[in-house]
Amino acid sequence: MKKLSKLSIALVAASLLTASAGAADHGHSTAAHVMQKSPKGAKAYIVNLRDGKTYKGKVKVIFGLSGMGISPAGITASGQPIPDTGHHHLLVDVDKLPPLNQPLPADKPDTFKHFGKGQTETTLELAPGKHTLQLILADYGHVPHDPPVMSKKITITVE
Ligand SMILES: [Cu+2]
Repeated sequence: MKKLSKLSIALVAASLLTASAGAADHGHSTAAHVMQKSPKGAKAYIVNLRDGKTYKGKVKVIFGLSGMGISPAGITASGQPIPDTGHHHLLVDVDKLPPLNQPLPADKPDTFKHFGKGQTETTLELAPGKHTLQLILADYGHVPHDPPVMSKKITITVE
């Protein structure tokens, strides 16, 4: 816990330091966005749900990440991406992945859920029936890493 709060303080400090520089390159045209390399073996995974299982009512989803760290969206260090970090995205009922060298869609909140504050879990209220879930990590500008760090897509049934 001590470690975590230190990290939060560092993140806040970093965001304050780069508030002006960050504002300039946040939400800009993405043409020049360079995909961040992901470290070898980095993995995103859904911790608590199993492919093919049935869950009742609201579904809590816990996001797992190994080999990388969480950093909120928009945060850079003096304008530079913080290496090996990103924030989670949960794709709900997304059949086909969008181009992964661009920011993940921000205008489809029911299917492309951004966790830009660095959250590591959420609770979904899904209609009864089958649903697919997949996690994908993306960098400060919502662009996935190279190679992409994403979980296996699972199908669950909600009743
Ligand atoms: Cu995002």
